[in-house]
Amino acid sequence: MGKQIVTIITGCGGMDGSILTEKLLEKGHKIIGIDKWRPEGFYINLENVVDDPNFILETGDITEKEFMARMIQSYKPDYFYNLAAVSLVPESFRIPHRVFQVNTLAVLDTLELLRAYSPITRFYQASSSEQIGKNEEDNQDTDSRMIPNSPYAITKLASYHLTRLYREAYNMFCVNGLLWNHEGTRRGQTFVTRKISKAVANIAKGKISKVSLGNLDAKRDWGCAEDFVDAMILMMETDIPDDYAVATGETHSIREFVEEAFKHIGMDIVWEGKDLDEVGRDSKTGIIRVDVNSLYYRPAEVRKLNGDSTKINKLLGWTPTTKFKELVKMMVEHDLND
Ligand code: G4F
Repeated sequence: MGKQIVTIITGCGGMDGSILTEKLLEKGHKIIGIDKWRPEGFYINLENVVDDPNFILETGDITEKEFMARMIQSYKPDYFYNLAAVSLVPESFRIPHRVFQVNTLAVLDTLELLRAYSPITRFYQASSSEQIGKNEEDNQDTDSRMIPNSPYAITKLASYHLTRLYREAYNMFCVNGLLWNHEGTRRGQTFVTRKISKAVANIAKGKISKVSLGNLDAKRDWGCAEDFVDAMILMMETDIPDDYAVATGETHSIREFVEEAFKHIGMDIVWEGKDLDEVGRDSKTGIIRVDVNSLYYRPAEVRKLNGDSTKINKLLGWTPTTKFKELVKMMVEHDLND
């Protein structure tokens, strides 16, 4: 029997991190899961793995250099997936300095630690389609002009280039997964898709009467988290390190997501009014089910994202299995049964 593969996953308690943990445990890896210490000691997404003898939870902050040095020096991982981040874009307008520490400086420190103590470790950086920002062309990929439009996107763009540079300058196995929005039943409720699916389910259960949203006209290319995590693994297991765009190629507005989600509880939404005065009513009863609140507007917006995953499809054989309609259905049905 060969040596067991050791993999560090930062942000292991998040949506992507927990899915990746499960998939790699199935492949026989020993997983060192790094996540913030949570006062309540509650890691809901890790319930399936906490008792697995091949899973070790290390609680700490990736911005603490001594902690990260200890992780890298003591585990000398074969693979290192950096999924920890401040990932909520509006948060980055509120605490930009902290977001730079987590999303950029901690990445730089990790790359330096790997270079010093474990240069053969394969490193994955969670890059983001937000980096493309104000470039609204169709079929965006890693070659697209990147015009980041939030502190979050700027931190991610800096880390993207650091990752590329450490690959090119130091010959390290460093890859960027440039991932378009990906969602699922483990998605946090502060992100728009889960906020909508949860609210629609709660409206169906009679717990609330409406959901308040921000910009209904923003467009996103939404895929399914499980598919996108498969893409990460493919990038890390191939021979040549490179950067890949991962997207479904299908773009829809927030408004369309709302309409599709309400269809699953038998409601047709009709829109009236404009901007902050816009509302969505149940076509049968006239009851307002959606309204707009400036609280959820951002100081600067990314209006449209549409990705092209031809490269990863051709080179690594990745293709999305779940697209928009199935994704909405899966999320609403899950929340209805919750
Ligand atoms: O769901 P969101 O918060 O996701 P966003 O900003 O696109 O970022 C997500 O995807 C990125 C990849 O492209 C990741 F890097 C990032 O970490 C994160 O996972 O917002 C999507 C859109 C925005 O245009 C926002 O203005 O939905 C619009 N929106 C409208 N109403 C809302 C709301 N967003 C949120 N979070 N909440 C609302 O009520």
